[in-house]
Amino acid sequence: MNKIELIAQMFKDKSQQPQKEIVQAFAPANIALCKYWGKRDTELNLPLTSSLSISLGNKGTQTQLQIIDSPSDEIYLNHKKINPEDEFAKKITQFINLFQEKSQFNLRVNTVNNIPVAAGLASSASGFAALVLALDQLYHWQCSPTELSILARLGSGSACRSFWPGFVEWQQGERADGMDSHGVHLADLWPELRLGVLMVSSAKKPMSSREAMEITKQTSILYQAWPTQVARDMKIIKQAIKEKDFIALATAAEHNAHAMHATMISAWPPICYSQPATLQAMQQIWQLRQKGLAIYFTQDAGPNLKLLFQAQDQAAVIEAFPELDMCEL
Ligand code: 2P0
Repeated sequence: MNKIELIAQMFKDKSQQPQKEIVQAFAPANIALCKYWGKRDTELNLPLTSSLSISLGNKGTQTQLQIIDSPSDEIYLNHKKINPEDEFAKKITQFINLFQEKSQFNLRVNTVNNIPVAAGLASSASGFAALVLALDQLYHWQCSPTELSILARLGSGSACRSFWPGFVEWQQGERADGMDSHGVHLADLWPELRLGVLMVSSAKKPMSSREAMEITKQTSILYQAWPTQVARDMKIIKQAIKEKDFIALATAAEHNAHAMHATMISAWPPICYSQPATLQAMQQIWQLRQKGLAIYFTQDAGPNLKLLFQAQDQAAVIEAFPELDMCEL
């Protein structure tokens, strides 16, 4: 048994015969304010640092599992059947196979995203979280969100942060088996905080985060400073959440994103997710900030920006960016 199968076995041991033919679950996408970038274990998706995110209330993935009388599993994305050889289909099939006894039954998996896939909007996070929640229902594991967070992490690291609303810290953990590396819900509420997605492009990204973070770790000398950056930003962001200090939170989040992208551009081959329109939007945000508007942003492994601001400034921000897609937090 490999390391993933060993963890999966713990869940499989609890499995009961499915009583329902169809189950479904929803999980929100999450946007990291302090990013996950680089692994200490690539098999178990164990991170080199902790990270911290905010969940996007109603934006995410709805996954349905249906027991079918068919010789193989069937994977659908947004109601369209996916070729079993497709990377997306293979990733899901491999994951569900961890819990299926051979020839027991097959599943139709229908993943419906209300966010663009692979556009740096963390759809793999909500996808694996929703899949794990649906598996929990199918097999009656009755697991806690923490246990499900550990399991979802095996599919995609950032998925471990998609089991709670609001702020979630992914604690990096120390154990070799990763059982202490999972999301932890921060109870603080911040009703005045706003996040909007500024779509620059919904095209599929040129390189997966998985590959990009590994190349960065292997080849960027700047990456050596990344854990120090994260330690500082995590401390500031956690304190800012407690004190509802928007400027401290947003400054640290934007700084953290720039530092992550700096490690990528200094990798070899260089990795750059920004497009000309991304830089144009950044310049516009910085100009608005100079004029006194408290608007900041974060950027993931894609060209789009996520704008951070407060309720009191929403009208001014929408005036500057009428196409902004507001997210419920
Ligand atoms: C994050 N990202 O913290 C960071 C910032 C992208 C940039 O987590 O290899 O798809 O499946 O563990 O979770 C995207 O990485 O990578 C990600 P794997 P994942 O949100």
